This record gives sequence, structure tokens and C-alpha cells, in this order.
Amino acid sequence: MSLLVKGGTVVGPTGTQPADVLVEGEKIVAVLDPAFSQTVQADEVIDAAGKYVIPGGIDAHTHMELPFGGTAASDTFETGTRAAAWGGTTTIIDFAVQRTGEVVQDGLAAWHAKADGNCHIDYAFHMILGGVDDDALKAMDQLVADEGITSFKLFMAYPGVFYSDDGQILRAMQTARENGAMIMMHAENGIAIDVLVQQALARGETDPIYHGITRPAALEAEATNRAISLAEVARDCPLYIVHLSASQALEHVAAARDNGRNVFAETCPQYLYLTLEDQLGAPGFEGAKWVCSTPLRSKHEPHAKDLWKGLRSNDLAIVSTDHCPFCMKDQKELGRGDFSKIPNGIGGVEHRVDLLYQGVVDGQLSLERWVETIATTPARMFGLYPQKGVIQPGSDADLVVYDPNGTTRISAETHHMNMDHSAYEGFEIAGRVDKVISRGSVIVADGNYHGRKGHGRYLRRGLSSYLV
Ligand code: DUC
Ligand code: ZN
Ligand code: ZN
Ligand code: ZN
Repeated sequence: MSLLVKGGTVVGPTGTQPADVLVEGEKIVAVLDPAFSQTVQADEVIDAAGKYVIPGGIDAHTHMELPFGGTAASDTFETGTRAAAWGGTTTIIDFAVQRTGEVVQDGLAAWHAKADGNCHIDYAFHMILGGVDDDALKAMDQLVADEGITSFKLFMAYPGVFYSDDGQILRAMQTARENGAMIMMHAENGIAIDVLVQQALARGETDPIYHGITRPAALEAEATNRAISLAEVARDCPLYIVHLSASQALEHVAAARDNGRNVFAETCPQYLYLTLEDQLGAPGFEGAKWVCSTPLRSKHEPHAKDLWKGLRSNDLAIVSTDHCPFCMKDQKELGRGDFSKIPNGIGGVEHRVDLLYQGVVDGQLSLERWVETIATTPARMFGLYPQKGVIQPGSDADLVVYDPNGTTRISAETHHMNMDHSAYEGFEIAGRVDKVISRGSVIVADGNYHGRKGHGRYLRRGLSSYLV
């Protein structure tokens, strides 16, 4: 089966040009100058005139079915990957979880059991380590060697749940330096945050807004800097800061990078577009919709402006969603009367490609940088390149035809995520996903869904292309 995506403008990190993309089976076989493709025959032709053709989005940070705070993230691998596909994302990297005390490989097997046969798009895993001991360190080596898992997330937040202390972090970093893996860090000082949370609750400050107030930027910056220092001691172990939200944390990342260090970071659409004041202005318990960690930051500080700048300068390499959806009903509501019991997370896997395209329209990012931050760099960072993240012969035919003249209106009424609300309700975006192709199959076309559960395959990842 061959497919020709014809007449569009192909966008990649190094440039934008009119080109036709020829697909055979699941692979791209040629990227053709339109002047020379008139004679090319294909079983199916997609007209991409007036549209951009970009590599399928790669969301390197999702949490389908994540157990959290006595409940579980509301998207299954089936519903979440389908919503991702609708929004132009053709690969996710989800976080498998080793619960504290559990054998790492058992945690991984449980994640495969949730995902396998259920995904609409291709998927890979990072591994969350719920504690670092001799067995976990051995498991890191085994996962890198045999399972295609080459990145491990640790938590400086959540004492007693996922938390690792500095000694544990250092040991995991030393192991990663040896085996080539990436350490991903949730950088917030959880010990200090817990004190602030208890003090707030004792004062009767129980509303959702106190979630953000008790997680100040200074404690994100402190943890970020500490993680960077520990990685330096571990002979410059590669370090990737997840969900970076604060200017002060970004400054530490930028300084490390200016020193040539192996330090990388991502941000998420919520920190580019939503603020603490959105949450503050919400009536009653509605602010719970925006409870996530790291938290939304104040619009009276320059965080969002600095994050956009960081995306341009590459101090922020990637935009991922940290898709971690919870419904208000029966889930977020668990924290009525005690903000610390609101499950942390915002769902957005469906909207990342569009929300970042709005950044192009607003003059924040170039077209090329849009593609780089949502697709190409995630592939390179996490060992999926050049199978994913690029339009070139030999790569998987994961393509999005994007209509710059279309519009997208975000609403819980129309989204495909399993959530009873949207953190982005009412947002209007100047651009629209027109068609989505996953490994040569057209799965979204003109507002219709043609994908299927089970189409998505598990991807074994290699080491990061950015390893020094
Ligand atoms: N960190 C994440 O990365 N996702 C959800 C909650 C959290 O703390
Ligand atoms: Zn986190
Ligand atoms: Zn710099
Ligand atoms: Zn996350």
C-alpha cells in the first residue's frame, strides 16, 4: 500500500519547503521536489495544498492510568492514546511506575499489562523509581540493556511516596552515568513543601489555591540547582528536569548549559498559557482543575515570558504535556476541604500540538522550532531518532497534515480525553490538525477517526542522541 502526501509544505527543524512525501507500507520512502513527483503513482493521494506536513508529535511525558492519591488518572491507554491521535501526537512516552518496595521489573510488567494491545499510537516507557537501593540499581542496568528503557524518573518531592533522598539520587545518577541512561527529575523540595502545606492547613487555608501557594518557585529552583550539582558530582550524569515552571529554575538550567553541562529541561503548555490567577479567579472548588505539580505560577512574575524565551534559546528543549487527567467528580473532589488531597495533574495530551502552534502565530516560536520542540527533539532526547521525529526516507510514516487556516476551539464538550472538564476550556487556536498518519495508516481525516485500539506498538528505545 503506497500513499502520497502531495502539495504541502514540509516543516522540519532545519527548514521549510514545498515537498511531496511518499509512503510505502509503514515507512517514508521519499521526500520529493514537487517538480519531479508528477509521474509518481500511489494507491492513495492526500491533498496537502495550503497545509503544513510535519512529523507526528511525540509527547515524552504522559501518565495513563497513574495511581495517585487514592485514585487513578482517568485516561486509560486506550482513551488517552486515541485523544493524543486526535491532536496530532503519534507517539507517547508514558511513565511506568515502581511503587516503593516493589521489584522494578514487576512495576514494568504491570505497565505493559495496562498498555499492550490497547494503544492507538506507538508508545514507549520511562521508569519511575519509587526508591533507590542495590536491587533498583541493578534493575536500571537490566532495563537499559534488555527492555529499551533508557530513562529513569526520580522525585525530590512527595516524601513517603515516591521521594528519593540526595544519597539515593546520587547513586542512581552514578549508575546512569555508567550505563548511559538519562535521569529525569521532579525538582521540588518536598520536605520544605510538606512543612508549608501543614502550616497552611493548620491556619484553615484549605482551598485549591493553597496548593500553588505552598509550592513556591524558590523551592523548585533550589531542587533544580541541587539536582544539577548532584549530577555534576556523578561525573556529569545526563539530567533532564521535567515540568519546569519557574524562571528561577530555568536560570539554573541555563547556567549549567552555558557551562557545557549535560543538563536538559522540558516545560508544558500549562505553564505557557495558564496562571495561578486563573485558579484564584475560579469560584468555589473549581480551582482544583488547575492543581498540578509543579504548580501554575503567577502572571505578575515573568515565568511564562521566560519559558517562551527558554524554548527559543534551547535552554528548554522539549514541550511535553505531563498529561495526568483527573475528573472533578469523585477524583479532584477528594480534596474538598483539604487541597493536599486533590490529585495533582492536568490533562492535555490532545492539545499540545495546537497550543504550541498558537505560539508560532503569536510570534513566540518559528515554525521549525515548533516542530523541533514537539517532535524531533523528543525523539533525539529519548532514543527514538531517526525512526521517529523526522520526515526522511527510512523513518516511520508518522505524519500530521496541519491546516494553518483552520481553527480549534478547546472544550470538554468536544475533546476526546476521558475528563469531565478542560483546563483550557474556551481556548481558540488559529490552526487545526487536518490529517494524522501513524505508521502509514490514516487515523484521523477531516474530523473523522479511523484508528483502532491495538494499532500502537511498544517502542524499545536506544540511548539519548544528546549523550556526551
Ligand atoms: N509529577 C508529574 O510528573 N506528574 C503528575 C504529578 C507529579 O507530581
Ligand atoms: Zn513530576
Ligand atoms: Zn544559554
Ligand atoms: Zn508527570
